[in-house]
Amino acid sequence: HAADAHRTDLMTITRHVLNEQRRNPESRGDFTILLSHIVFGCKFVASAVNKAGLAKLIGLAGETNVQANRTDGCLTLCDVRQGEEQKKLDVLSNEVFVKALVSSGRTCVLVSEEDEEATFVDPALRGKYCVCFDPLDGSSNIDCGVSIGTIFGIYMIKDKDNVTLEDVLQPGTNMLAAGYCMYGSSCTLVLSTGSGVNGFTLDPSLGEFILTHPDIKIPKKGKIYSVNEGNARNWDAAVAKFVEKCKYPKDGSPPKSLRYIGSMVADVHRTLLYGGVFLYPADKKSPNGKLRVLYEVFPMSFLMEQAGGQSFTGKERALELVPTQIHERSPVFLGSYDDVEEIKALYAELAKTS
Ligand code: P6P
Repeated sequence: HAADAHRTDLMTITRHVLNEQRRNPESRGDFTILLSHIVFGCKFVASAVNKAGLAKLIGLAGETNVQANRTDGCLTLCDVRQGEEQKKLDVLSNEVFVKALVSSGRTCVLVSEEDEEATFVDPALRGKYCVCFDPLDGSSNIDCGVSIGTIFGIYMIKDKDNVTLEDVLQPGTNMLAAGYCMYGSSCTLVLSTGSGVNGFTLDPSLGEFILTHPDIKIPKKGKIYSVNEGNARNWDAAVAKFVEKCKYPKDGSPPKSLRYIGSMVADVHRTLLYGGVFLYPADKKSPNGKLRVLYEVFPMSFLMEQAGGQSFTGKERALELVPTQIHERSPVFLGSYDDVEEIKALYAELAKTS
């Protein structure tokens, strides 16, 4: 009964991580517990993101959070009363993730795109992990229905009882795990705990993330480049040359396609599955580019390397960067191994002539 087997032998994200954790004998399940709290946060945000569209669409209570005040929990227009002021989805998502991570009892410090300062967990509730995350990256795209996402990276902290900001400012090579959850036509969570990359899709009827993309490997070379061409006049010579080569190849090969969604999780997810290269270069306007090291560049670079690709800053391997402050930015070129090699060669040439 092969058909039944796939129904009864569902590989959920929790089972998958437990299997992976079984490989390191000293694991006591802390990571699995931490991950289950991150997964909860993703399920909450997936539900809130979907509702947000609906609330705007039918103009429920002037786009505020709506509460059914009937005992049977069903919501009717006459029941709808002015809820509390609609929290912006990214603020709401941040609160959910911070509360979930703190209550997991497995974290001692958190860095969020939404919070100016790092959050040091109450000593009584501390665990050994640090999580850096962007709770809702690309949230400016919600109103037009473009996919957005949560991005996270996980580190171990040596001494949780004396954790300081210096413990957070580690190179990406120390990351234990990283992932993103994309809220789009389906809700897909892509995760690596250091032994390859796996994709899970939320089955809303079960409320479980099911393994749908085992052992993702990015194609060695791609036919797509992904960059905001609107910044072209500010690019350096290496980026300008690379993009020129994509559009007017000298070796007679067909031009590459440009795909740019403007939501990092969506652009990176397409790059991971289809191949190609995603670029957010430095430019005269922003000398360090736009994307943040701890919770955008590092997690996505970790995933790309785990999938057989690579990630470069224009100067070095992205994961070898050592950040000096928690919201630091860096240029990033990530994706198919051979495509990033081409960019590295162009920067090496530029370094020789400058
Ligand atoms: P630009 C979204 O605002 C974001 O932080 C990333 O998700 C996305 O890749 C980038 O900015 C888009 O930036 O300057 O091209 O609009």
